[in-house]
Amino acid sequence: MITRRSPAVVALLCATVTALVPACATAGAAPESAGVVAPQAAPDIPVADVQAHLAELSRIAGENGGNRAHGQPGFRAGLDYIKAQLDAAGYTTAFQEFTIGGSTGYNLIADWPGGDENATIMFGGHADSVNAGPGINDNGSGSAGLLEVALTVAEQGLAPAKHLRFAWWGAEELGLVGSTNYVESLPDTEIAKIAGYVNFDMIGSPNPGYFVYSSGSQPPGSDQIEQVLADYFVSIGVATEPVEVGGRSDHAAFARAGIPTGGTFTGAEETKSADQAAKWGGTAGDAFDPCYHRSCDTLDNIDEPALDRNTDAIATAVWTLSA
Ligand code: DPN
Ligand code: CA
Ligand code: ZN
Repeated sequence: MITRRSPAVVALLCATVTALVPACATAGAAPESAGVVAPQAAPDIPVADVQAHLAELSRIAGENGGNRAHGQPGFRAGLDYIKAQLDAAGYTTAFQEFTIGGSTGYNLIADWPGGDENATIMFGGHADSVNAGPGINDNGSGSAGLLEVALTVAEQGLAPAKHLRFAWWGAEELGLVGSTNYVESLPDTEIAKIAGYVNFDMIGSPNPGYFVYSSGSQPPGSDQIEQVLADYFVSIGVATEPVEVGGRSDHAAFARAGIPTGGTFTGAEETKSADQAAKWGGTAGDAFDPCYHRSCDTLDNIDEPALDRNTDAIATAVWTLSA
C-alpha cells in the first residue's frame, strides 16, 4: 500500500518552511512578474514509486497465470489496480470496451478535471502484455511511469491551461487494437479537440537506448513534442537518437487522424551498436531488451536509471505541454 502526501499537507509544510526549502517556491504558487505567470516546474519523480507499481503489476501477473495479456484475468486485474489509484487521487475514469479475438478488451481513460477541453493533451501507453510473461518492461514500464506522473499531478494540484487526459490501452499486442478503437470511435469534432498524444511503450529496457520519436513523418505540431522530450534529455546530459516508430505502437492511430504525436522508447529486439554502447553504456551486440516478448520480461528486466529518466521525461512533457 502506498501512502501519498495530500496537497494540503504540502502547502502547509511549505507555508512554514518556504524560506528554508527552495523546492517550496515552485511546488506552490508559480512566481509572478509583470502579470506573467511562469509555468510550474515539473517535479523529479522518485523512481522507487515507479518500481512499486511494477512490483504490483508483477504480483498481479503472478497471481493470474503469469501474464497480463488481453483476454486473460491478469490484464483486467492490472487495469483495476491502475484505476483504483487514479480514482482515489480524484481522476474521472472510464473503461472503453471492445471485442477482439472472442474476448472483451478494455481501454482505461482518466481525465484530470479542469483545463480547456477544446485543447486536450493526451499521454498514454499500452497496459497489456503478451501471453508469454508478465510484460514488466513491455509495457509495465510505460504503464507505471504514466501512473506515477498522473498521481503526482493530483498530489501537486496541477491546474493546467489545457485539459489533461491519460490512457492505458488494451490489446496493443494484438495489433494496436485498443488505441485504434478509441481514435476511430471519436467523431471529427472530438478529434479536433485533441492537441497532441504522447506515447510511452518500453521505457526501462535492460540494455537501454534513449530514443525520442522522430516528428519527421508525423503530423504538423509533432516537432514541438519531440523538442520538449529531446530538450529534457539535453538538460540531464543524456544523448538521444530520433527513432521512426511508424506503426509499431499506439500513437499510430492518432497520427493517422492528423493529431501531433511523440514519445520515448528504450529499445526492443534490435541490437545496440558499438557507437550506441559508447554513448549510453551497456553491451554492444546485445538486444536493447533480450527478454522482449519472453517469459523473462520480469522485474529483473528493468534498467532503473532508464526508467527514472524516462519517467521524469513524462513529467516534463505533462507539465510543459499542458501549460
Ligand atoms: N510496440 C511494442 C510492443 O509492444 O511490442 C514494441 C515497440 C515499442 C516497438 C516502441 C517500437 C517502439
Ligand atoms: Ca526521478
Ligand atoms: Zn510488446
